[in-house]
Amino acid sequence: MRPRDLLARHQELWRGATRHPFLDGVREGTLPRRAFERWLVQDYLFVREGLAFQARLLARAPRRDQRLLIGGLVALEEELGWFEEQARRRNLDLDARPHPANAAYCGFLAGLEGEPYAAALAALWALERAYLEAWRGAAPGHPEYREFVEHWTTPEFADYVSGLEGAAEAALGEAGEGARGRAEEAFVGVARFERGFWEMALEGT
Ligand code: HMH
Repeated sequence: MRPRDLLARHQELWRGATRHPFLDGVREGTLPRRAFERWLVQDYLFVREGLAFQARLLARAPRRDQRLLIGGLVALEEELGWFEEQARRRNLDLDARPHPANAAYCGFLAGLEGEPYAAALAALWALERAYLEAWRGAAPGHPEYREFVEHWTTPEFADYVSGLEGAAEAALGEAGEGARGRAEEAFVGVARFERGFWEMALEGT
């Protein structure tokens, strides 16, 4: 089982994770600014948890994946700084409570620590790829949101996602049947939580 088999087997779920009225609103400019900003604060909290998740993954990664994962960690730390700058400019309070959908997603990531490495790595690949595809679908973005669309669709980010895909393919290739099954479960979980994250942002709009 390869990463692309997961995409092929769960096309509907994947579509739900990567296409959403929130993203249409970013493209068309119809998304209310307060909904975007609420989402932005929640995504900051998610990235903070993502950094912790990835640090734990690095601790048990095979030698060949260390550089890739360290590069990802450096990028995540920079990303946090970028969110903090955005929040300063927009006067947003980042000291917010995680929305239940966000908290559930972060809990799911924390739980992957008890899963095989191949499953946790497949989840990391899936969540980064979903994000890249979702923002590509919002391109070029309404002028109000264009800076964000550009930031999350850079060639560097696309290269990183390809790197994760290669690493996940290698890990899955070495994994036993049980671990591959766990990887598929993790993939499905990511797709569901990604959709829920977009849904969260439109609540009450
Ligand atoms: C919800 N998924 C979500 N937020 C993100 N920042 C990413 C994936 C990519 O890091």
